[in-house]
Amino acid sequence: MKIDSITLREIHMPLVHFFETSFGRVTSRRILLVSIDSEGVRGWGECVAGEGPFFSPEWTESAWPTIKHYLAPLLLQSELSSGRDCAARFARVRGHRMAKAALENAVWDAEARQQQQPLWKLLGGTRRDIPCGVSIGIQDTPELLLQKIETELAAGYRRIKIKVKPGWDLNVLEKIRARWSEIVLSVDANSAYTLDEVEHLRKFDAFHLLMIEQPLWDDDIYLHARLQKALQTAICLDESIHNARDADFALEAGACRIINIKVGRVGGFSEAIKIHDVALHHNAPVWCGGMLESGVGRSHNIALSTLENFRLPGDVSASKRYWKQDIIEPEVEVRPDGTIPITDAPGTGYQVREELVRKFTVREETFRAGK
Ligand code: OSB
Ligand code: MG
Repeated sequence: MKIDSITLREIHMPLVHFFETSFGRVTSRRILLVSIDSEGVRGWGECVAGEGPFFSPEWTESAWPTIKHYLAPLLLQSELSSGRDCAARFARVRGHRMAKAALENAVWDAEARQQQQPLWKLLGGTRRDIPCGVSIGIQDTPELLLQKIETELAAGYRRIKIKVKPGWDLNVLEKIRARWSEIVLSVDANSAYTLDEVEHLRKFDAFHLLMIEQPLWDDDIYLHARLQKALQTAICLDESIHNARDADFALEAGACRIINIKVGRVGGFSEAIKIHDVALHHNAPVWCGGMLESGVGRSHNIALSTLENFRLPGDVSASKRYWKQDIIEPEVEVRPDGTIPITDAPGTGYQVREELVRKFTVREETFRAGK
């Protein structure tokens, strides 16, 4: 594949409802989009870095110069045979996985469109519909949280995940279980606890959760293994897993029983597939995480979720939960049975609404070979 040009854009999109985690509240997204023109087709990628360096060290502002000065020139220097080549091309740059993934995924997207193949087939997927869950942020009151859960259950979602932190955990779980004793429920702490709180965390076992996601430090695997031994509830790692080696170590060490795969967090589709395969080898299920993506990243999450070991409902949900107007057509819709159907359309099966992207764009720069 000859990459003719790479265009980087920053778009601003207000969220329909704020999203709050243990590390802060987001009301509007600053999203970097990448488009790659290659031999007459255009592929799109989304950088899932947040507005600040809170979920990970990367943020919107750090991704821009990393792509401009290092990653885009590496892609433009010579031809690629496929999206799978990107990781090796970028290997000299340490970290910056979300920036790398935006480019790598745009290359896969272009490759699928060039071959007139669905992206999900190119990735090795087999599922024809994917089960969906929702991630519900911390609300101003427990009553507002219960209302949100009610709405999402009525929409058909198959798993409810709530964000927790000290002071917003057992008290809200009690209210949820008092109302819905049987629903599939999980929690995500985004590293809000320490190992001194084992006794507190053991109380989560009473609520029969599907999992507790990332209870301890974002850079830890080993101490999660100690915690997992003390809990009945399965630990799922998110922030701690950057690559397939991390996944292998975490599963071997018993630090988790489930892995949340976010294609941005791990540097792109090729590493995400490797983590999927490692988890399958350990017979541990994976699911697809979300990062409040626009339709571009969302459609890539859907394609990835078709791989066989995505056995649990992901944080992949309808566009309208996030945006008044999404930048793809059709928007992502979830059926009343809580699934998204997978089509045989080439590429992602969704078209980018370029006029809307233009409307939301606040800065834009194009890079070409030799310039
Ligand atoms: O930890 O999974 C997370 C959103 C932003 C940063 C981190 C996380 C999340 C979510 C939202 O849980 C998932 C989504 O609905 O996109
Ligand atoms: Mg998480």
